[in-house]
This record gives sequence, C-alpha cells and structure tokens, in this order.
Amino acid sequence: MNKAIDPALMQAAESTGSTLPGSMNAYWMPFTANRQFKKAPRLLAKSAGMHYWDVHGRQILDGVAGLWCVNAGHNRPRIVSAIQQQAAEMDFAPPFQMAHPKAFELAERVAAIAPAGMGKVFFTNSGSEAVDTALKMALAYHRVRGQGTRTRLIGRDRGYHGVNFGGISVGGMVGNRKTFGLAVAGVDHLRHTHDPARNAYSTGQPAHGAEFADDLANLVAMHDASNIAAVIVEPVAGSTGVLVPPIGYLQRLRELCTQHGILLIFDEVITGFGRTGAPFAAQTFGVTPDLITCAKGLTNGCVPMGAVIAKDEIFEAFMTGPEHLIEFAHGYTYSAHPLACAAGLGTLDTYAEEGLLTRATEMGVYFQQALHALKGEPHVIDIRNIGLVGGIELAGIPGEPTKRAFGVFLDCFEKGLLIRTTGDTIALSPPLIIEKSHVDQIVDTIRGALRRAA
Ligand code: PXG
Ligand code: PLP
Repeated sequence: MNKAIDPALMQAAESTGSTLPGSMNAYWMPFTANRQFKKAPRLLAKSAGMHYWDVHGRQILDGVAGLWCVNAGHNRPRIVSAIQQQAAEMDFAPPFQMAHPKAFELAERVAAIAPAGMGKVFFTNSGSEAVDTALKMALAYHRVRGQGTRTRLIGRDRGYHGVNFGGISVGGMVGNRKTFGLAVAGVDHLRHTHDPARNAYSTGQPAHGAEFADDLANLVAMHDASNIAAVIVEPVAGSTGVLVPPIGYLQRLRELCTQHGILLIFDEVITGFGRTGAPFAAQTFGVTPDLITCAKGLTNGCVPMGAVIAKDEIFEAFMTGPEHLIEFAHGYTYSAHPLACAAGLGTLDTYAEEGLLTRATEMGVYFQQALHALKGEPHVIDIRNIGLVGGIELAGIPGEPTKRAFGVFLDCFEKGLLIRTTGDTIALSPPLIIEKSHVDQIVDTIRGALRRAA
C-alpha cells in the first residue's frame, strides 16, 4: 500500500521549509503501530530548547526530553558545534587496537562524575548494547577469577533493559519477551516493587517494600550463590511506568549482592545524567553498584552512544595473562565513535556550565507539587515522582488496556505537548532546563486532556 501524503500536510511542510516523504511505505517503524501512524502521521521537523515544531510549524512543548534522552534541551550550541567540528576533522577511527584522543577524554569525564571507585568506561552505541555488554562483562569477570560456574542472571519483573537478547531475557516486560522464544537461559526475576495498595500517591521514594529485595535471598537459597553472576535492576524503573524504589530496597539488594559475591548492575539508561537530581541515581540513593549501564543523556541524544561504567577492580581482574592478548573479546565497530565522543564532551560541558546534573533536585520540588495536584482528576489512580521524572497512572478502559492513556497522548499532542505513555501510565521526563512555566503548561494540558478523556 502506497499511501499518498495529504496535500494540506504537504503545503504546511513546504511553508516551514521541511520536506515530506513521497511515500511512507518503506520505513518499518520501531515500537510503533505502523498502520495507525501512517494514516495520521506525527512528523517533527525542528527543535530548540524545550520545544519541537512539527511539519505544520506548530510548536510542541517537550515533556519527555525526546525519548528520555535530551536532558540539556534541544540544539544546544556547544553540542552542535562539537559535532560539526568533529565531522569535518575526522569521520571515523577504528576502535579495535586503535583509538583517538576524545575517546580517552570522554571516558575520564564520565568517570569523574560517576560514583567513587567506578573509574572504567566501555563505550557502546545504545542502551541495549550497554546492557548486553554489562551482562557479558559480569560472566567474563567471574570466569577470569576462576568462578566460571557463576552464570545465572537475575532481572526483575517489569524491568526494561533494551531489546537485544540479553536485555529481553533479564527484562520483565512481557510484550517485549513473549514473541522471541527462549532467549538467554538461566535467568530468574525478582518481583517488581509496585505496591499501590500501600504506596499510592507517594512523593519521592515510597515507604513500603524494602522486603521485595529479599527475593534475591530466596533465589540464592534455590540456586546457590556459586551459580549466580549478576543482578540487574533499573534504580527507578522507567519504561514500565516510573516505579521509584522503596526506601531501603536498593540498600538491601546491595547488601545481599555483597554478601554472596554477586555483581549488582544498575541500568541507568534513563536515570543517568541528572534525571534524579545527581549525575547518577546511584548517588541519589547512596548505593554503589558494580556496573552502571547508561546511554541517552550521555550525548544528550544527539549522536547514538551508550556506555558501561565499571568498578576499577572489575577492570583490574581482567588485566592478567600475557599483555599482547585481548583481555575482553567484545566491542562494536562504532564503540567510541568520534562523532559520539565529540557530542558527549559537548554535552558534559553543557551540563557542567549550567548545573544541570543537580538541577532536578530544586526543580523537582515544584514538579512534584504540580504533578500531585492532578490527584482527583478523572481516571487518575496513582502519581509517582522523583527528581524530574514522573508517572501518572490511569485506570484503563475495561478490556482495552493502553487505549485511555494513548488517547490522552493524542489529545496532548494536539494541544502542543509531547508526553509518553506506557500501558495506562503517562510518563514525564522533561529536559532538565525546564522552567516553572513549562511545568505549569505540562500539568494544565494533561489536566484538560484527562477531563476530556474517554
Ligand atoms: N535500559 C533502560 C533502563 C532503558 O530505559 C534501554 C536500556 C535501551 O536503550 P536503547 O538506547 O537501546 O533504546 C532503555 C531505553 C519508553 C522507552 O517507552 C524507553 C527506552 C527506550 C525507548 C522507549 O519508555 N529506554
Ligand atoms: N555482522 C557482520 C557480518 C560484521 O562484519 C559485523 C562487524 O564487523 C557485525 C555484524 C557487527 O557490527 P557492529 O560492530 O556495528 O555491531
């Protein structure tokens, strides 16, 4: 089917200088209802600061930092010029047995804002690749230390760890797993921590649920610690609808991992780079994992890049054997790509100059008040938040899950606001440069949409 573009759309696009595709046939869109989208496309053409403009020239407030990634806001000058300069200077440098200076510089800069003792940085091109890299690193770490029986991996229900085979195996979002067969074997899951009966409308960390971490003790009892390599969790579960960890939960997981020699991996693809009020959620919650996976905000979403940040001792464990041999047989053609490194350096400069990595602490107070003022609006059954991330859970339409929230998404978009929905939860993660007036606009627009919602 070759769908013609609406002439009015074409005209609007031409008026903003954008070009529209002649056909929407070839592009198989990711995580998108392709047929529905192509009937009524939402096409973005321009961005700056807190805003997008669509192909009609309509301004849209960005309530989700693109897709949880544009933490410094759009089209920031230091990042733009860093990318432009790098593209003109050197396009690509092979990352295996070769390197370029900015790769080392970016690794140092990331290590400098990471939790103390986490001083080694391995670059990937996405969060999904960072996750699979971290899982492989955990397996290889135990093996190089003579504990090769530690092969089991533990994730958590409702976890999102990207879409590669390792990530969907430890992940717990059913829709992302059920289609793809067995994936990686030897995986268990902790229960998720969502407990609305006790914790609905918590501000910040909920009071109840530290004991969910004891699921790990049960799995150790079942499998024996000598067979378990790592536990991976999102400090704040994002994709599944913003689940903030109960007070004491991450501490308890850390204690159990330490006690049993199991590596603790925090997947900070969303929480990394200022989302919760510190560079990493590990710092916000005062719990240091062994490995951190990150992506998104690392380059402000401008050039694809991810990373695994490792404790020094993990790297050191690999540095045995003959020096001419490769210590970790893993890497991507585009690991530490020069454009991504340049974007990363420009991003970290912008974060530092504008204090963005801690700005969610102060703005989070206003954001929290504004968000929780939606309590009592139609369909709202829970509101959750920490730093500059929030979730508003709606009661689903009986028998038609996701439909009500998606209706709110469409209504908001029509009114000039981009939000994200997952299941029947609205997720908000605005750029960290957000001002109070933007927070008001976000909440007012959502309120209007809720009152109109089916
Ligand atoms: N781990 C976590 C915790 C993530 O949030 C990934 C890994 C994978 O990253 P890449 O770069 O491979 O996409 C993510 C990504 C959503 C949504 O709808 C969330 C993500 C990506 C796309 C959509 O909430 N998170
Ligand atoms: N498939 C083939 C045939 C390849 O040659 C390579 C890399 O050389 C890959 C997959 C992996 O690609 P990447 O390094 O971009 O992940």
